[in-house]
Amino acid sequence: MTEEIKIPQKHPRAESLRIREKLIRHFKSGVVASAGLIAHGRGEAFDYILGEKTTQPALKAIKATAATLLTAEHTVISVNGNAAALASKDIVKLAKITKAKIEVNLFYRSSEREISIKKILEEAGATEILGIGETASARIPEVGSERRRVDPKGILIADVVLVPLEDGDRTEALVRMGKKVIAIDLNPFSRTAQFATITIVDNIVRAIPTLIKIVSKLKTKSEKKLEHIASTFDNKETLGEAIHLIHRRLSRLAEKGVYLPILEEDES
Ligand code: PTJ
Repeated sequence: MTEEIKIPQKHPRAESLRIREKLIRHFKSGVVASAGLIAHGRGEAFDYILGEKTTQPALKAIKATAATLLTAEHTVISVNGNAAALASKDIVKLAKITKAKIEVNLFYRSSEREISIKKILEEAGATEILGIGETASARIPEVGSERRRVDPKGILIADVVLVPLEDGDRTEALVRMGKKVIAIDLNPFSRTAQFATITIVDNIVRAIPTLIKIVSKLKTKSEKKLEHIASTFDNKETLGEAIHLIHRRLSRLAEKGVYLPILEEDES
């Protein structure tokens, strides 16, 4: 079993290590799947390349997300193990201010994990959690994994579904069902990122708090203005900007041949 480590305050990568420890703790408590630790590693690698901050393209996608959530009829935030471990408090807060429902939806589904995730969401203040046990009685067509099981009061009838750290097929199927799918994924090349209606290429730990702030700011705007923001957003273009940013950043790093000094420069 992994020992708990004490992270020195001044460690240059303290925050990243704290997040890692959090995931390990939640892996041991049954919230995070073992593959969730691998998924986190992949995310960390992209975050490194993106400069571990919310970039301009991510901000643009967050603004379009806020406008979409504020004009939606029935939003559902789909929660898996990693999302619950890293952002349960912020997910509950976002659900409250946007009147969204929270549904547990797992790739590696087991009743033990459903219960562990429900517990931490309740501890974070959630009062209604969909998708637990037999309540996930509906099926998304053409999805082979356990992710196809959804709640008839939640994802099945939603017009907007927010999917942090998704794994592919389901996004495509949800879009085919006519839903708007908003992905939070550090990897702009993932199937989810490519198929979503809006892709926020950012770490969930930064993206959701920023989204909450922008929702609060846009709340007073007219329906017309919000619809304009949402409808003029172009996901392909914004993903392209995120990939350009990675390209520019890597080119500059390649010229310098060193990584650390470039951290001081602003390049978003
Ligand atoms: O809890 P379960 O059973 O539903 O399983 C969850 C995992 C994450 C294991 C499952 O959905 C999975 O296998 O996902 P993938 O295919 O590995 O995709 C996860 C995506 O999330 C990858 O593209 C990662 O780059 C990205 N990612 C990882 N950590 C973060 C992230 N994106 C945003 N914020 C993160 N912290």
